[in-house]
Amino acid sequence: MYNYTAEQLASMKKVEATRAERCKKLKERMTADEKQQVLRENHPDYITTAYENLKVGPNKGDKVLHELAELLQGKSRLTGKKLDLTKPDFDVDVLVIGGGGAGSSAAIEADNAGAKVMMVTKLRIGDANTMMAEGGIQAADKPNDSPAIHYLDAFGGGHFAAKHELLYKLVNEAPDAIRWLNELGVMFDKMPDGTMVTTHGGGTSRKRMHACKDYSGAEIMRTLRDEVFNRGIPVVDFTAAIELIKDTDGKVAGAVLMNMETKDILIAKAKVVIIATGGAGRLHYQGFPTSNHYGATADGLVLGYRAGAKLLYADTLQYHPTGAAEPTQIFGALVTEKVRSLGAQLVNCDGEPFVYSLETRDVTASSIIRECKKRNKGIKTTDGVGVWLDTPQIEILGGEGTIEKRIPAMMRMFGKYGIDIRKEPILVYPTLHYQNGGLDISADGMSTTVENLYVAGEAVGGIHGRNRLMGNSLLDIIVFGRNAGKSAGEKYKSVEVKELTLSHVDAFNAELKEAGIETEVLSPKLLPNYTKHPAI
Ligand code: MEZ
Repeated sequence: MYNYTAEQLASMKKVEATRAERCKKLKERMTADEKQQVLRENHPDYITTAYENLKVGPNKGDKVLHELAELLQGKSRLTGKKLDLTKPDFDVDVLVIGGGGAGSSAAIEADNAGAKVMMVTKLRIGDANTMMAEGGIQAADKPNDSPAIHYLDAFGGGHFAAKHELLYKLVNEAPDAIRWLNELGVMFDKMPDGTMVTTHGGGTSRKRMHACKDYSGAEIMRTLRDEVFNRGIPVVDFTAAIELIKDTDGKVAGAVLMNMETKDILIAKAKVVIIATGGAGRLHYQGFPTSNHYGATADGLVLGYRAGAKLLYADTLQYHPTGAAEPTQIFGALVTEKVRSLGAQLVNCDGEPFVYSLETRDVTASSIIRECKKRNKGIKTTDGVGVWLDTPQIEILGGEGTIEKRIPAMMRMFGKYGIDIRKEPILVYPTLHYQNGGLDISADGMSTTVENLYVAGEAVGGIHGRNRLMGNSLLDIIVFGRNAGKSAGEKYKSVEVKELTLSHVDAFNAELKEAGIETEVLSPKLLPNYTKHPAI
């Protein structure tokens, strides 16, 4: 058994005492007004002191978190370097920056279209948030469901702010995304007759979460990586893009690359570029721990911004309600929402439920923060405070063996520390999970302001509005990854690249100077602050 404190053990007893009653009756849902209030008063997006207004670039005047402003207005890694752009090291049709699910899907579709494709990634293919996604992928492909209902769930959950044409594409192409993955070999959970098993996520009115136990992202990434390798698409790993290159017509035409070990600079010329660099959890906005992959440092936003690409909703982040709050070794790691889909409730130190467990993520996270910070009903943990997620309820409601069968990764993650989640509840607290905002794109995946620059995956802003529902991210990396790959695979055929230039970087530097910004903060960041790597 885990070495809980006496206070934690006493509180756990109260959770056990209320369990049987709670299994009979769910906590009621909040009204729209109650949701707005809990968000306004508790969600980190509403902490005005965490923000500042950008002084330069396409979103000048807009607010973003300090940590992002520092990078968007940071110092180019090319400062003081003279590069010869006339002899590129690589010359391809489509350059994909990023080695996660979106980048891999894009590369596969661009390859299908006959393009000469190259992927470049600062770590290795698969070192990405895709790999970390657990609970599943949404698609309305059951008889009681439809893309229209999926749209309504996601639009409401995102506070009616999603860009219509992007969300429309997401939900309508979802069933085909599942079919595509299934045919590529993803081992989805299925019934004996082959029908896919689907569950609810927070804010969904239908069971449309398709999963591979709680290894959904890892299984999808495994399959996509195999497909990239099987096709022989070149992947240049441990090599970061540190600046986009344009041509003299002002269109994107490649990228400056840096070998992460040697710091050697390489030039990649391309007819079109796809940014698929993922999220930003490793910036630890507002001091939050994160569920994100080690490389999630908002690099694509910086590359795009310096080249003139507009951002959309860069001020809004997702704090997943249930990051592990104890033990300290897994502080902030994702405890999949599927745990709540299967029946586990959130309860406070007295064993009382305080929120309907499948409200949308922003509302649930805010309710946990309120319970701990305002109502003082949290439980002290090694690193702070948390609430209980009553996992033994899953075995009561779903039958013995449900946890091992449906969420083995969770059982294993806690089991390593002597916590048997079938028998004991676990301690959780919100963790930085997803970047709702990103680069603004049109329905074909191209930046709204920079030609021949495509964007896919978490680096895109606006697909989900101001809050994303569970399982719509694994979906968007597939739908918008494929979309960018197909569009780029058509577009490159009519592109004639003129002389390569980095004059946009000089222009951006001049803007910084004019705004009085003098900084030594290098960007893109590439790896988190605590990295000891000598090359960074
Ligand atoms: O979409 C997600 O973020 C997801 C599936 C996470 C999870 O809770 O498992």
